Amino acid sequence: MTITITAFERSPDRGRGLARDMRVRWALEEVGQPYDVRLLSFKAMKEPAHLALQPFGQIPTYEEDDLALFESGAIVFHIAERHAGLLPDNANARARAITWMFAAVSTMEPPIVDREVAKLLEGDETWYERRLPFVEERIRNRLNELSCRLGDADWVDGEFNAGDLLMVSVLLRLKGSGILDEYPNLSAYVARGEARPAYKRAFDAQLAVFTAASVG
Ligand code: GTB
Repeated sequence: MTITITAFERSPDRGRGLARDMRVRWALEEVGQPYDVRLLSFKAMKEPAHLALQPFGQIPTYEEDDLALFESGAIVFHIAERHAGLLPDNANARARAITWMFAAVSTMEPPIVDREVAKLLEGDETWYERRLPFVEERIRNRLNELSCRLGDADWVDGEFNAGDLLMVSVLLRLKGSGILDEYPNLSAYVARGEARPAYKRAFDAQLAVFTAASVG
């Protein structure tokens, strides 16, 4: 059984680990599964071979024998279900961890992505400066709520699990914005995720792709 995922041949984040292949790499490292990576140019991502795997022409994808998956949240869920280490054994705790996985990608991530898209695609528009505070207020509302729930706990629900993996991955997208620094317990939470050996291995692997592309 060989697992192959896809990632950017040349990531626009310059190896900062913000693209969504990072969360899949991290999950695979946490459960100790080796994997191959097929690197794609932006052109190749929109060609039929890749569209057959990912209908929206994006990375990451996941292939394992005759199974092909897309959507980073679904991929992490699949990995967590198949291998020990990312979901609790207790049925209720497992259901709660899965709930946190959904919370990360469907409640926390949208306003954070909205800010990135606004900066990238709307930054030159006349209304951008007026819109940005509203976008950032929506992010702060969510961070406030998450911060209150986390309190001084290490992880969102007991032991580290796939919910934390996705939540930390999503929060990392705010790095450099200064917004996360307003929430010391969330900053510490993200730092705990980054300190995990599996995270570091995944980060180094994606950074090596960028470094090789820069040299080559
Ligand atoms: N919902 C999908 C999932 O979770 O898998 C979203 C996948 C997605 O947005 N993929 C992006 C992509 O392929 C890469 S991760 N984009 C190309 C396209 O749509 O044509 C998003 C991303 C890209 C770049 C940065 N960055 O430079 O900081 C961060 C995040």
